[in-house]
Amino acid sequence: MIKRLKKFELLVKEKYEKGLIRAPIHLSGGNEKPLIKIFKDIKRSDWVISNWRSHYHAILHGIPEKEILKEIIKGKSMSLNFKKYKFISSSIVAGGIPIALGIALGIKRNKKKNKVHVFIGDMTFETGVFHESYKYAKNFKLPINFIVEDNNLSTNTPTKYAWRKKSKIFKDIKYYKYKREFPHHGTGNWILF
Ligand SMILES: Cc1ncc(C[n+]2csc(CCOP(=O)(O)OP(=O)(O)O)c2C)c(N)n1
Ligand SMILES: [Mg+2]
Repeated sequence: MIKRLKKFELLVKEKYEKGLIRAPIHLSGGNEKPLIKIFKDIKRSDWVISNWRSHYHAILHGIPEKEILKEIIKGKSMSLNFKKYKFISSSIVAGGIPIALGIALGIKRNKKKNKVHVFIGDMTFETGVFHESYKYAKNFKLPINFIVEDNNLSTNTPTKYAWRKKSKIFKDIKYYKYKREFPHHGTGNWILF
């Protein structure tokens, strides 16, 4: 699986560098192992809410790579959305969180058994949107899991530097640390940000 994930991103990189993708791309790398483990607890009937860097999340949620690649080539790397596969992403920092909360509320009201899993970066974890949504989800016992992906960076600013000290991760939140293998945006060639 690790090889499959890496191979996919290298294919996207190649297409991007050939000028076949005329929109921003965000590549994943360095977090294969923890993500594969996390997805063992995510069912196909669950909703996955992702962000601007969502290729790995989409593949691991079982969306066919061909369909993902087709969207990326169309320019949708930052906004992959597949309702059929219960997969949503938003490229607005913290934008996916209220959407995830609403879906979880709907699941609870309709007495369904599935869950929502929302992936957030370490800077997104520091936002007010996250904190109020987390409080609401806990107090109303909503079927939602938050997963923090910590690369200690917000684009290229170290999150710890921005806040002097990072917030403590709550015990019921899934969390993993990783060192990114690609820049925030793009492939490392051409423009970098
Ligand atoms: C509302 C909003 N502000 C700023 C941005 C620009 N932006 C995109 S990703 C990002 C950094 C977020 O850092 P983190 O949550 O740690 O995610 P990472 O990319 O490191 O996984 C920023 C500031 C944005 N997309 N949306
Ligand atoms: Mg980060």
